[in-house]
Amino acid sequence: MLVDNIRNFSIIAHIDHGKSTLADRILQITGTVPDRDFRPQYLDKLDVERERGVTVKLQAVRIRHIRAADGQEFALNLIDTPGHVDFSYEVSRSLAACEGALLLVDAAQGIEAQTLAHFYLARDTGLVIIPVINKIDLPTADPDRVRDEIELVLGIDGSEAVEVSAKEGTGIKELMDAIIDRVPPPKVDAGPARALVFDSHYDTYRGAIAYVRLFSGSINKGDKVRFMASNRESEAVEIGVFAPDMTPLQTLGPGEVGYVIANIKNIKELSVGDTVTLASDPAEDLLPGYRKLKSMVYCGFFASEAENYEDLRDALERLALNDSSLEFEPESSSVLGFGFRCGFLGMFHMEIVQERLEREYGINLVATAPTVIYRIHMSGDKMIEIKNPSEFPESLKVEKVEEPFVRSVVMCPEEFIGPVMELAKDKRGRFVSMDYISENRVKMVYLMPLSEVIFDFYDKLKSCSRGYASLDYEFDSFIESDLVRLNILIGEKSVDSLSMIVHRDSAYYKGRRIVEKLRELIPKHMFVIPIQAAIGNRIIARETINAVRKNVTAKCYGGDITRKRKLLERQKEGKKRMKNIGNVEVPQEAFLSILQVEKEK
Ligand SMILES: Nc1nc2c(ncn2[C@@H]2O[C@H](COP(=O)(O)OP(=O)(O)O)[C@@H](O)[C@H]2O)c(=O)[nH]1
Ligand SMILES: [Mg+2]
Repeated sequence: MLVDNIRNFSIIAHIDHGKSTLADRILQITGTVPDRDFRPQYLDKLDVERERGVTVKLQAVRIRHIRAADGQEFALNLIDTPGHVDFSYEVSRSLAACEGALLLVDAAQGIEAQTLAHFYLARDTGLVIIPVINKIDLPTADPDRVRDEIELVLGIDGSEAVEVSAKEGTGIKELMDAIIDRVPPPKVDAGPARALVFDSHYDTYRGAIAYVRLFSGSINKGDKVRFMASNRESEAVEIGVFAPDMTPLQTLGPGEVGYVIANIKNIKELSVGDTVTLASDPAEDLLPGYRKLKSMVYCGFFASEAENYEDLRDALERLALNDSSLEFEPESSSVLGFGFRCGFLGMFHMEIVQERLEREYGINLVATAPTVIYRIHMSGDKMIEIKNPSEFPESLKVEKVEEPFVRSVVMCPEEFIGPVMELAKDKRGRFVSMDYISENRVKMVYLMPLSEVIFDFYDKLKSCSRGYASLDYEFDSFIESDLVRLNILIGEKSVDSLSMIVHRDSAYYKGRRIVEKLRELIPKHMFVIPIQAAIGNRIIARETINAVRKNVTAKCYGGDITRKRKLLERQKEGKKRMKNIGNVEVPQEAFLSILQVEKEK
């Protein structure tokens, strides 16, 4: 394909503004997916995406388009992206492979927090941005107001916006023309072949597959390619494009988006952000890759059965190839054994990773409560960063503790200013600014402790604004806070996987609630079990589980031995999911009790 007839663009928007639906319409109108194969949200391929109706992965697809006006043929490479703040890394990687972006705005809702965040990303990447006002079929649609917001908030001429209904297909033809007219063809650099690896996935039979965007030169089937960062060379046994499924080709030319399969069985040899070149005529420098994002939230993942530790490691390695923002390193706990401390971009990301491990890799997991990174300053200028509360040093040498604060942006109709301010104050937020983005909608900015934002700030925000407020946040800085380590003791034994770092003001309340929760969750034993919460050596809350003599077969009077056996079997099954702390058996749910308590206040 001639470079002049290629267009590479992403669809970006706030969550639920209709990206995947618009991609559907474009796939249908261009006949990329025949009607008999079509299913809504076509590009959402993962089980978790289809079930939840939300995109968490970028998805590239190549579209053949004939321009109606003159019958010219174009190759459009479209990348659908997620809208949720936890998956912004997918968005930024998609944008680096494109020259243009369709910025979708819901005609009834207007500009939301993520619209703005993604707009800045696209603008800073230097892309041409086409504003698209979607859902004009809705009775509550107000495209004129949205046009004004686009001018006021984004500083783009409102008349540039294209009005569509992705659902009904209105305006899609006009949009296709706008894409071809306004998005420039790829700029091709001179010199040897260089392709940016913007994503990848692991296939059991074919190994690691690289998704690439060529910035110069071509790659042919059978060429010996070199992955520059890992310095690995091998034959490109297959190359091709997503159309929408993997479709082999002989050549990928300059400016094109596609995939390369090079028999990579060792996962460590392929990394997202790497540059692919030809071994026979190698490029000198790598393309600028990606800035690795810092994880925001950490938790421990342990296989439910200790013997599945290796499976968990394999699954994490493979998943990380498809989710390059996932971080993990080995960890051990006195109760849960060997596992991994994993880093995520947020709680939703953590939930999705956990679900993908369970569903796509069949791993049964125990996850410990999430935490953020803390900076601990000790006497003598020593500073340590901890991502596990059990590493919090319990000595007098701690001089101060800092926690990460985020700059959070909330957008909502003005009638909710009061409740939002109230909530932000509750979460230790510090007010920064407030501006009107249209006649009756505002944008509020707060500095807030990340640990308060991750748990349930978003849910609470939604409920105090009847669903109208939207949120975006990004790391700002580490700020000193009065934080203490809260220890939980079961049967006098301190449990590392249950300790947490909390603000001193809420330590008493949280300690109290956790011991109450644990008392409900831990079954009675044949002896008394004290459950305590402590700061250092000082006990601040205590509950007791009384002793009982438990015999599950007691109710089986009469002589049916098989029934008795079944009951005993079932009891044994239940025991498998228990973890031993001293001689106390603790159910797995107990490890998540912290999370529930965090969400209460
Ligand atoms: N009425 C109407 N609903 C739409 C339109 N486009 C998308 N939707 C609906 O909006 C919701 C979110 O759409 P989706 O494409 O998943 O949004 P995404 O999160 O941006 O990918 C779905 O329920 C769609 O059916 C439209 O043009 N009109
Ligand atoms: Mg989507």
